Amino acid sequence: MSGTTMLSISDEVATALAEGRAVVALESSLIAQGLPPPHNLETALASERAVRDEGAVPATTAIDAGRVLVGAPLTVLERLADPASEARKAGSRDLAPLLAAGGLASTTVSAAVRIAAMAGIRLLATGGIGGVHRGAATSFDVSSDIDELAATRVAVVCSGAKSILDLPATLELLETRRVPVIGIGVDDLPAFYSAGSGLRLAHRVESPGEAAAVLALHFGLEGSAGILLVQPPPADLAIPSDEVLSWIDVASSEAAQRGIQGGAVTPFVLGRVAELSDGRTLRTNIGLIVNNARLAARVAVQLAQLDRAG
Ligand code: PSU
Ligand code: MN
Repeated sequence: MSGTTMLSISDEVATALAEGRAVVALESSLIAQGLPPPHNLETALASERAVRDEGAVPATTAIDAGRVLVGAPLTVLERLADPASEARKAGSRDLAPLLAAGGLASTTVSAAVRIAAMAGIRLLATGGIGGVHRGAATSFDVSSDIDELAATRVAVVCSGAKSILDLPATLELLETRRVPVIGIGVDDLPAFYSAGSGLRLAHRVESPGEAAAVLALHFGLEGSAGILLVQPPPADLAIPSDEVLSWIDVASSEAAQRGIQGGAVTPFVLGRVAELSDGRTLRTNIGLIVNNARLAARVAVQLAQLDRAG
């Protein structure tokens, strides 16, 4: 089976791509594993709406019945959001086995980036990418998001890497894998729930238009692959990092005590941090996901305009 026959691209997305209009891919692990119901479905729909409001077409990615969905219909979003469906979590390495198995699976950033590239979509939005976990020196737990970005030509708009991770190590590894990290109006790597991490970024642009200009050049360079565009959470939702870190310390040691491993780590820690914070981190997570979808759409619109001009 070739890539094109396993892809099931919605009519709306296919038409937009054929006409050179802006499209933004969205991952679906945040629906199936990252956020609890009913916030998960609401956030997915709000992200799609934000993309449309900016004049781009959303393409939520998922795996179902042996097909790769690009522009998943509402019925699939509803099933992903329903814990009773027991959707699997697909990283890049899981795509073929889960397609063969035939069931329902969400896409992490790594899987969604791969799918976006196959479909010809250049922008993807998420909350925060995966990265180097705390204790990775002994556990080797490093998200495949990093290596996928190092290999695949897609721009990911996010609020940095999730602050449950080892952020300095994550930024180092992105540099090693030669993935550019560009701050949109910021010099500091955002820390997901918090505005800043104290880690200085090498590059900064001021607007979606400037970001699109960098993307056009990056994608034009021979041998270049992924790129990260980062912005902090909305200012009214940002949580000071010392507060966040105290919840993360508790949640991370609980995860270790319970022997939680692999793909279960990120959903467990995000869920515990939401409980420990009385829902504050959940509200911030939702707000930043929708905000990042909106920014990705603005950049995609500018990039489509550059393509037409050039
Ligand atoms: N952003 C969020 N919530 C999430 C994720 C991102 O706000 O749940 C997901 C993304 O799909 C990301 C994944 O790829 O978490 C990372 O999981 P892991 O650390 O197991 O690779
Ligand atoms: Mn992992």
